[in-house]
Amino acid sequence: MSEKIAARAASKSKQLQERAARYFPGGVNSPVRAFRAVGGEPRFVERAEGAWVTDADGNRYVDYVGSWGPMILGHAFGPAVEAIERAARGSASFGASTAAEADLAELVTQCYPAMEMMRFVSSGTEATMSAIRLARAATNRKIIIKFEGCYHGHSDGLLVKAGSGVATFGIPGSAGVPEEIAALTLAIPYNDLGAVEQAFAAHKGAVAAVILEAVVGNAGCIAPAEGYLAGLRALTAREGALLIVDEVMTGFRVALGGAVELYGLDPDLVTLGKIVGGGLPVGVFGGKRRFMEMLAPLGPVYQAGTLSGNPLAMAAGIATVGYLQEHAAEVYARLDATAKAVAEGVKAEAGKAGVALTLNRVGSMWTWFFTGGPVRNYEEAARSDTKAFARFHRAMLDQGVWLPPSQFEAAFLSTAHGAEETEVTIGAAKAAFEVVAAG
Ligand code: KE4
Repeated sequence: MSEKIAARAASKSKQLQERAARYFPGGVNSPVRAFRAVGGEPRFVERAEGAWVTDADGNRYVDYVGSWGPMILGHAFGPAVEAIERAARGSASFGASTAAEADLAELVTQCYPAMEMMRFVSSGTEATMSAIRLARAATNRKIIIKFEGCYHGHSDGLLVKAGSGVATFGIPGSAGVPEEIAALTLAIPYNDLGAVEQAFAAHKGAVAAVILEAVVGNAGCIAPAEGYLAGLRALTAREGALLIVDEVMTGFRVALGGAVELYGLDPDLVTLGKIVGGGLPVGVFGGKRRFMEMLAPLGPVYQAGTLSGNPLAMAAGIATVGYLQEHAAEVYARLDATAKAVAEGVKAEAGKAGVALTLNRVGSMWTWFFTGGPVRNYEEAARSDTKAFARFHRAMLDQGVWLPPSQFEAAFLSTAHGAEETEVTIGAAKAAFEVVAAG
């Protein structure tokens, strides 16, 4: 076994965490950052550049979180930094319309022709919450179908766990979500068209929409089974329910036009986030014009936001999406090649160490599940050995590789990742799997 992996200094992070814990629950502004699923001291980032982040103790790490997806061109991407600086000199926000909003919308609709019309918001949660309100108004129906393992932000109706059967109503997935609201959402297994048929049959004429991550990222990475997405489109069309494709994570990630492009989908509504804002707070919901024109001030569906279309966020989004569009062939080929080398290189090290690992990868998002079996839905993902993942995460972190701090998240890389980062990562994995195998 390689020499024991030395823990990295984390005293400054520890001090910062202790202070943060006085102001924020768990010391964080989003739960996953607390490292509760993997243990150890959550690291505080001081700065980042390209593929690397530097923590408060001066430790450097190859970054596979990338702000949970947005930093696809690497941290501190020059054109985005300059665009944000330039915009900031004209003031950060006006509460009035600017040309930059339609500038970004033109880029979005070029990448997503299905988004004939759209509206900017400030998070993925706002985007999906608003899309669902719109779907309910458009169909005059109330029930929403979502899938176990898919996460669409934290609006009440989407924090719902599966009921006892596919046709039974959901139960609150969080304290504070009233049963009455959870009862309007069905949470059913992903990659199972029979379950969708049953749900529609049990709630004939009552389902407003089906919302899904076309490539799941929030159970770890799970790809749609052959024919699944086409089946969902056919079922929703037959039943008069809207198909909402939540591409907050996959948008501009798995392809320039996201999963909609990759799988040739025909969504009624699409939600975007993360990359579309280049790391600044942007969410988008959009789709067929006849639905979007129901939104205030044109129509009866109210939706609003103080910082929607914020000038700095628009500038970062335009610089990021504009670059992706201009260099798409080169960018997505590079992302795929590097992700293949990293993901498969680490899996090979697991094999050498006798550690059971299932790799699911779609382009430059992937997950190493610590399980021997296939992972095609949340139930199978949940069979993973999360304790082994935690040991792996800590051992990788101590060798300068920062993985998402949960077995049930996807890893991402950027165009700034290359041969050096691949070598560091695979070398770290070799030692880390010895720690995992030792139990
Ligand atoms: P936000 O409200 O966090 O911007 O977006 C919610 C959301 C909606 N839809 C999908 C498919 C998403 O992945 C997300 C947010 N993703 C998580 C990562 N698994 C954000 C990280 C966090 O919660 O801190």
